[in-house]
Amino acid sequence: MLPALKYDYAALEPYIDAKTVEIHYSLHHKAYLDKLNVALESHPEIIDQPVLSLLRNLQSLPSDIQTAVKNNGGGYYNHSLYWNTMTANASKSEELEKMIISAWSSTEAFKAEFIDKATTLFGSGWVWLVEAPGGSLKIIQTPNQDVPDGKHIMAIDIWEHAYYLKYQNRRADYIAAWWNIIDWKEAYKNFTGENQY
Ligand code: MN3
Repeated sequence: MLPALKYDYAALEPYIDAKTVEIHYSLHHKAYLDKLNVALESHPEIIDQPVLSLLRNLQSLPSDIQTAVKNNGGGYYNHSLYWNTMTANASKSEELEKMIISAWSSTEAFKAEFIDKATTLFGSGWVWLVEAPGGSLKIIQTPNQDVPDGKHIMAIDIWEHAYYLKYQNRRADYIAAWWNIIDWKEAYKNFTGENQY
């Protein structure tokens, strides 16, 4: 099942327009889920596994569905996290802010690196804040719908379908706008494991 959006399509205006949210959620996100389900239908023995566990163990999956699970399972998972880590209402997490300041010295330095990596990502992909294996916080670029190692704290979709209707080629404006609607409380819950997708 597609996880319900916790806000209306128009709730993220003016940062992300209603039409983009509607198409991105009800068509793009849904298509990843539908294609994932088609791949899993032929392998009922793994159909009940959490999608992240499938993505972490791609090599152990039947070889005929590894690519489909990587692309569509990744697309399904990444968008679930993306939607849930945005909000129309200002949100703060002192815990996460402390972790960020401890890793980057300041929230400004963290923001500058995150925005730089999101702006310079080549092609379609995602930029993530993760706790890497080993425990350090890192900002990671991933291509396509790939999922990085470590704990996923927040992520921005850098595929053109995430912003093109409103921003066309002005990717930097989309990234700057997205910064206003990050749900830091949910990001922290992503880190603690309270949120599962
Ligand atoms: Mn997308």
